[in-house]
Amino acid sequence: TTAPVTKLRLAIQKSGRLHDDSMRLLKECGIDISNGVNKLKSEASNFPLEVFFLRDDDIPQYVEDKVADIGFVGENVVYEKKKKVEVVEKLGFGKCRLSIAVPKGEDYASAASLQGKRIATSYPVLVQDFLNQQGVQAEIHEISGSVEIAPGIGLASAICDLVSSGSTLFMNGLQEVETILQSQAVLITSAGLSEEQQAILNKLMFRIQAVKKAKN
Ligand code: PRT
Ligand code: ZN
Repeated sequence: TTAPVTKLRLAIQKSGRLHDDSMRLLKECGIDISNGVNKLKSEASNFPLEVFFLRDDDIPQYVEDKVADIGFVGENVVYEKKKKVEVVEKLGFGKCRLSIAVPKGEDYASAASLQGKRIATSYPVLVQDFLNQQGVQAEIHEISGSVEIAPGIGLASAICDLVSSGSTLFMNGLQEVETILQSQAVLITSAGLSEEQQAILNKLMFRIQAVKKAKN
């Protein structure tokens, strides 16, 4: 019998905004993954890598629990979830910002303008951190989606959500007034990889850095 081959287990988004770029990055790194539709995991044919396809929100937890060794996920998710994972590399895609917005035409001088207001968001932890830093008291109303419609239906007077082009805010009559986080997809890892796994990760990171350099 032969010893089992050490593999690195990578968690990426199953479907959504980060999926295609995550698969593309692996391909550009020369790693072949057969991505069967509806598959939960897949193995690379030419690199010691196993890929798990998951909801992005679950990736930090899986990496903290060492069900996956590494993950590709947005910094916004990493910092909201506050799991024990380490960000080791920025991946250069999935760029966006987490911003506060208020109805267009409304006076907004500084974060103090949010005092006593109700803010709708899917990022309660990051919004609370921001309010604490600013010494502002406001009510956070957590909702899981369609945050931009909250002011229009009288649910909140401000929102905090991800923005990329700004067109969603514009279409909902909102203006961006504060950016609380700049985000992009990153490579996360848990502490305590074996020496063999660390060697595979170093090889992968070397290739990712080469791909990034070639794009600049
Ligand atoms: O199913 P699963 O839970 O895995 O996916 P999801 O629906 O939670 O996430 P998904 O696929 O929408 O986004 C995955 C990640 O992409 C996010 O966590 C961010 O790191 C990154 N990303 C980059 C974005 C955006 N850009 C973005 N624009 N995520 C969401 N948006 C949304 C935003 O919430 C808003 O509704 O797009 C709208 C704003 O876009 P603009 O261009 O109109 O400003
Ligand atoms: Zn999600």
